[in-house]
Amino acid sequence: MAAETIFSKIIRREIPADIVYQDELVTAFRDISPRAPTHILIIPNVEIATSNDVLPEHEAALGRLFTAAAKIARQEGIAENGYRLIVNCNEHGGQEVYHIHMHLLGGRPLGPILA
Ligand code: DGP
Repeated sequence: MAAETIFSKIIRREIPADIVYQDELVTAFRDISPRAPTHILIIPNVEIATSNDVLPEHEAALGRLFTAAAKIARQEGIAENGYRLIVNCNEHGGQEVYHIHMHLLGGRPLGPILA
């Protein structure tokens, strides 16, 4: 199991976060330093450090990240215009928190990702 990060405390509601969705597999909350009008992090409730640590037993939780993302995008009113989903891995990927997470970004044109 991965080492615990601040995200586990958010899942257990031990520290404040603006949680927009939670079920038995995933939790979604607004990013503390948003880079778009909608910037939400969607994380599995199980601790997985990076995408390198994904196992077959995680497939249900990680699949749920996508169904939660679609639901939240509709809730946020950004589904039709579109949005971006990002998962960073390790140093070169720009990962800061070692509990795997999906960024849901939208609410403005985001431009090309590979400029
Ligand atoms: P990444 O670079 O992919 O590891 O993104 C980590 C994101 O997590 C970053 O955009 C800021 C956000 N973040 C870090 N700590 C907290 C926190 O305590 N609360 C919330 N809501 N977001 C956090």
